Amino acid sequence: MSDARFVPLAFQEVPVDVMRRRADEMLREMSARRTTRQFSSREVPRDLIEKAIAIAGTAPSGANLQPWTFVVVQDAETKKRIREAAEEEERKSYSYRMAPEWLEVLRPLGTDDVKPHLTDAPYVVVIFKHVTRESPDGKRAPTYYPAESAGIATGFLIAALHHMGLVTLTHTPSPMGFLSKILGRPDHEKPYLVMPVGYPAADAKVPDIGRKALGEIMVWK
Ligand code: IYR
Repeated sequence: MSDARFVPLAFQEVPVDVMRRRADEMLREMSARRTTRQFSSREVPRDLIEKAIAIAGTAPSGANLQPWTFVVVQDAETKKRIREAAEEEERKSYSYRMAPEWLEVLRPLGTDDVKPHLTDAPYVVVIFKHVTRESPDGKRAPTYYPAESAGIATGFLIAALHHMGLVTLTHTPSPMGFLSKILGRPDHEKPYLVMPVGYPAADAKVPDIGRKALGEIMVWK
């Protein structure tokens, strides 16, 4: 017999006209989100970051194992160490590790190996995915779809922070092993993404790029 336990779904039906209004509002709001590379060092209240991570933690995950840890780095010395290590990797990536066709698609974004956002932003959230877990008998057991799960939670996090009025940068230094060491995370947690969070710099600029039209990303059958 299954040992699943069920409780009633708390579902609140919304009239269709209200659904449309909410959808329009959300589309407008999400369309205004831009990944931002220039951060202000202005402080952000810590409770906002906590709330955003609580929202990220509502994401669905493989077997509901919630295989994620969000490490919030606020300590200036730790941010500096992360920046130095990330820049060291990025120098190698930009100078010889990334193939020409990769560099070509990055060109319109104007990225390079200098990562001031890692020390300018008041917070750097580092997301770790758990590749194994402790099973009830105390042994290590796998998690399922940890990358997909961490990705969905990260999407929630980005949306939550944007909704609050903050900006983020999805940063992917590669390889990212240095983060486990600097942040003292256990072996079964693998660095997944680095995300500076804060206010944009007063003169922040973003690349003049657009999003695909709906017709290019949607297919009905
Ligand atoms: N990790 C490098 C390169 C980079 C890769 C992708 I894919 C981007 O969308 C942006 C940058 C960096 O962070 O600069």
